[in-house]
Amino acid sequence: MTRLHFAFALLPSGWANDVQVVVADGAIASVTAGVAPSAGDERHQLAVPGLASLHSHAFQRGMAGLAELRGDTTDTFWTWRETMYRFALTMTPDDVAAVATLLYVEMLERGFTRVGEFHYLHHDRDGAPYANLAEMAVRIAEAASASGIGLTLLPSFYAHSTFGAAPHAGQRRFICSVDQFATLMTASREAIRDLPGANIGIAPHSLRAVAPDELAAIIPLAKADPIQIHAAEQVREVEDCLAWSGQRPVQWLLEHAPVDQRWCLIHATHMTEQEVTALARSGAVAGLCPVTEASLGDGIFSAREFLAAGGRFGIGTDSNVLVGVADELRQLEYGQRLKHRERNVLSGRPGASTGRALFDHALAGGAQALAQTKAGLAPGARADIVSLDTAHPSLAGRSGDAVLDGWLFATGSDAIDCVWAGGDRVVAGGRHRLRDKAREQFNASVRRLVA
Ligand code: NGQ
Ligand code: ZN
Repeated sequence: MTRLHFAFALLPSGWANDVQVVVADGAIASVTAGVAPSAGDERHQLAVPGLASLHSHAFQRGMAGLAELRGDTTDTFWTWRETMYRFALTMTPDDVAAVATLLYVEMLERGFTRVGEFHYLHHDRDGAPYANLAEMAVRIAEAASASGIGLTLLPSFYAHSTFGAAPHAGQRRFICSVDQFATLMTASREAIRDLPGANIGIAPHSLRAVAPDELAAIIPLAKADPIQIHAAEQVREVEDCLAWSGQRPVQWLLEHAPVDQRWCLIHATHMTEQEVTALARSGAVAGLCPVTEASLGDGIFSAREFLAAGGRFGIGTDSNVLVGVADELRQLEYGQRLKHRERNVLSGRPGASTGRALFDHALAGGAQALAQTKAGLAPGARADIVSLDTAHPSLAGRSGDAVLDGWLFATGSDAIDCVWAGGDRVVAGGRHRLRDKAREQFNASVRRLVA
């Protein structure tokens, strides 16, 4: 049992002073506000809950910054994807473990205490299955275990290059038959069985990569677990979907799949007004990945309209080109400012803090999408806690929501002091205890891969 004491903390009921948090078996046992620290309490200044990065492709951290060279043709998402495929083809299970470990260490240092790992790099470099179909998932689980991050493993089903077309050679490591995927799910459940705080869901990759009969066949494999799918990220994807079905991706999913609170649609960038309203009404989470969406030139999500319709969103680091809670939430709001030529677009109501609104949405949406029934600093939730450095110049003299505004809009990631994952203080003074070792192993892998 550990007893933590914070001078200030953001609780589900709002900001509170003098908060004691008792942690037992990785979870929050009790939260008491208005109590002086007692002997034996570990004392800190200011606590907020850790957030989920609800959508990550860990291996892509290995190529961060390596696709910023303009190609001969128009450089787009699709040419980036070719570069990404080439990189994916080079990686061994050891490389994936090294890259994922550093990524998860960085996520923790930057405010994420859970990751939804949308995992589709399944097979060996020649496309042959590993002896354990879930070999790569085992490596992801090892990385989560070493770093301490909470893992929601989302094994991805991938079968086509686009709307019914056969997969191409560059996609050979991703491809499963429905039967093989059922085996992969069983092996993936096994891979996370003993990992504290881990759970599983399924991830039909996209309507491009999964045919309707396949979608219907794999959904039952999720049992009651979360379902995540990429949708409507690129205009060309919407056009191809229209040519294939006469419907747009979000529209098609809402009409043909049982989209509800268990579902998370990743990106949902290109929607009509009707789709925005219908998606909001479905109760599904929109999984926004603002840094990646900017990096890949996807477009700008209809956040203002979606929130006005009561929609829920969470955030994901997706390609992991840059990792941080502040970076994602700031990019989300700034995209809206650039689009609408206004300020504080997503704060929700006059006088409300934008940082607080963004943070609350991302906390609730991330928890919903990754099936965490308890979220935030509350009894029963996993003890995922971030303490901020109140001596940071952008936090000085602030209290309450102004702290969140200072952190999210006016710091890099250096305002984070300590991070507890499942009650374990893995980050202190802004540094994860594995940082040096994880960097060394990551660097060794990446040097070999780019040579
Ligand atoms: C992915 N990433 O699965 O890694 C995708 C690219 C695709 C993003 N969509 C592949 N951001 O969508 O076909
Ligand atoms: Zn993705």
